[in-house]
Amino acid sequence: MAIAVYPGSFDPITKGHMDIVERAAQIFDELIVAVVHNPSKKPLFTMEERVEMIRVASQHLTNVTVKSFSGLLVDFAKKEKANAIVRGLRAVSDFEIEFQMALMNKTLYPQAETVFLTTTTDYAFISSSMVKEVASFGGDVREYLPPIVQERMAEKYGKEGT
Ligand code: COD
Repeated sequence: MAIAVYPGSFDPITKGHMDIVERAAQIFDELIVAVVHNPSKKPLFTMEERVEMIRVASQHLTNVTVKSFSGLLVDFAKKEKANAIVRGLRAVSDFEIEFQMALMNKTLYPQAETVFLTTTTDYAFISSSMVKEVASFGGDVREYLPPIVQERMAEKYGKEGT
């Protein structure tokens, strides 16, 4: 059985991330969206909020589950018996760090292959950080976000901020 982990911060999940989730769910038997707990970062959304938003956004996908993890990604992948790690590539600028991470993860856990899916052109420029910055200054970012995230962003920034 092909089990893949799609790890990330997902603070918050965007339509760019969701596009990767939907396409990966067609390739693998099981896809685990794994939300990282990184104690050195202060996310906009709590772990519980991020997990809930991804669960709601992916509820139409029967082979997708959402979990959180802390520590090394490869330890989580091992625990879940995953044989693939899914990552999205938006631009050449993503490649260098993704390449390093893939090689490091492969060294630490050779049983899992990193699989890169290229972004869909419409979502190539979307990132969680840009969406948060634009929303914080009152810009309209609704078109880049699943409906549940639009709602949660409106709660954070007020109606004008989304
Ligand atoms: N289109 C396509 N893909 C996209 C888009 C988009 N518009 N936006 C983002 N993505 C992709 C990203 O390229 C990435 O592949 C994925 O979606 C998740 O993105 P983020 O930004 O939410 O998550 P990251 O990149 O911050 O996640 C980093 C990890 C959590 C994977 C990493 O920090 C990690 O593995 N941490 C655990 C500790 C560990 O094991 N460290 C050693 C790593 S070698």
